Amino acid sequence: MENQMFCFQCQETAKGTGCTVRGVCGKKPETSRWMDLLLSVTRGVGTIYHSLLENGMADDTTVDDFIVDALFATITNANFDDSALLAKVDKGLAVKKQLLAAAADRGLRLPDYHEVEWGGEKSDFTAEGDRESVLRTANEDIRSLKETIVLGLKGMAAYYEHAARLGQRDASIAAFMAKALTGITNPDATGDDLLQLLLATGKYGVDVMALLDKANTGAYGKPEVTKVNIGVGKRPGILISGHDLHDIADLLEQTEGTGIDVYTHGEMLPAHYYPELKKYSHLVGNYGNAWWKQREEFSHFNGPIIFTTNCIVPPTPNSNYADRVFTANSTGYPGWKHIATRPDGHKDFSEVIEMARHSAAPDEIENGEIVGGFAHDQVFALADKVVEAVKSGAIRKFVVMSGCDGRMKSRQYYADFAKALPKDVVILTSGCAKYKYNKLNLGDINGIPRVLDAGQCNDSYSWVVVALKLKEIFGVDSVNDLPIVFNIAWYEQKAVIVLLALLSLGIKNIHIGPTLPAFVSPNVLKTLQESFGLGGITTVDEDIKNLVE
Ligand code: FSO
Ligand code: SF4
Repeated sequence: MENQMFCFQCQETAKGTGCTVRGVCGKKPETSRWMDLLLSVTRGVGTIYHSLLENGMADDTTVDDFIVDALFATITNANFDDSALLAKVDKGLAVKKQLLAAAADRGLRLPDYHEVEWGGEKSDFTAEGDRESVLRTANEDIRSLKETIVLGLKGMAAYYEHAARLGQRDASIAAFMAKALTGITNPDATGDDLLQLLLATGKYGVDVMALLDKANTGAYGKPEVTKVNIGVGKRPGILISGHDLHDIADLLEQTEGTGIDVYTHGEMLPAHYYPELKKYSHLVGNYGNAWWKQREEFSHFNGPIIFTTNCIVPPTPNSNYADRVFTANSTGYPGWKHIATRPDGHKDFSEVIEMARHSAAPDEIENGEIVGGFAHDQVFALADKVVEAVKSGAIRKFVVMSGCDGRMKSRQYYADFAKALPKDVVILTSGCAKYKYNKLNLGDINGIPRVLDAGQCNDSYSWVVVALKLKEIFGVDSVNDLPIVFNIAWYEQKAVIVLLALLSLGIKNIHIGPTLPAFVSPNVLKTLQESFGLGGITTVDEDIKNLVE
């Protein structure tokens, strides 16, 4: 049967090869086509913009913002709303027109790539979306490299958007995105060119994570070790999900003194660790677990829910919460109300607050506490203790288990792996992967908890900083000589940029799972294995033997 769509960007892709009929995530073929169209327009914009930047044009934040938003909106589980995607296509075509005019003014000769030359006629949208799918690149290895780069760029865009919203921009990162988009638009790009570009993507991945770290800590203070309540109170609540700290800051300010509690969900949990956010007494706890359990958990929350970023799971037709969900930023879902960002960068949550006033308090689904907030500064504060514990042999190894959680049964591996680790091994985590083991009570080693949670997936950067610091303290030549191993769980494209960032830092022998990405072709995988020792997972016993013992 002919493909209705083609998407292989996430770990849950159908049959481990690609969604061709409908996304496992719920993405429909029509939506997939508009995403392909939007990405094609973005490649055109990126290519023209890159030429202009190379020829003296100054960075233009309107263009940067379009590129970032378009890439972010096509991330897994971010936007299911066709009309919102088509509005972004229109925006992109308007930006392209402006850039073409600027290029003409300068007498610039632009590359004759299809995406640059396509006229943008509405009547051609369907055909263009179909032509410009992932499968437009016939050669499997070139396709693999191009797609790995664009998926890394999507993750980079997500982190860039959060940083920019907190006032931190970096024109060199935005310029790199345009350069990389040009590289993948070029129909004649060679495997070598693309491999170089892939590694450069990782380098800018480090930069964007550093930028976001600076933005988050600059705005809300350095994360502190914090106990977070996972039970509920008696007052009505608002549940806020995703990664955007700027949005939760607005919400906390606007709900203060209203008698409404704010709960975090999923990747918003680390908000509790930041001094400028945790200072609000009505930020009462974290409700539920990782993104994929939301259908069940949201049905018990009773109050309104806000998505500031992915991961959205489409509700079932008889869900009891679909009329109380709101989206923001690059996210969207048909029929859900989208809260616009005001020109001053803030959001008005009054409609959400009004809805909460008439809601019942959440039903309790768990109780107790979890602890987190071990970002780099907190670990440095423990540095003497950590170094002593490593030197005395009390800590044998650190396993970085950052990344994502997901619904596949095979991810039970990560809970089992965490449980089976010898008691002298410490888990360093970040991202929603932690929900597989952060409620297991794995104990501590001389006062150092065995699960150190740095925060959101971008806070994997903290582990890089910690590794570099330990390298200095122990006086070894390479991070690879430290007692740190990497067993990363991936799901969507933010994990791709984290992985590329780790590779660009020369970190070897990273294991990723539960399955290897469908977008990495056998030849590209072989290259990554040979150069970096990148590999998959096997069984818990075997991996513990190989990684830890
Ligand atoms: Fe998880 Fe979703 Fe943070 Fe991802 S909530 S899966 S890697 O969006 O970004 O860790
Ligand atoms: Fe399939 Fe994942 Fe793409 Fe959704 S995002 S269509 S599940 S590959």
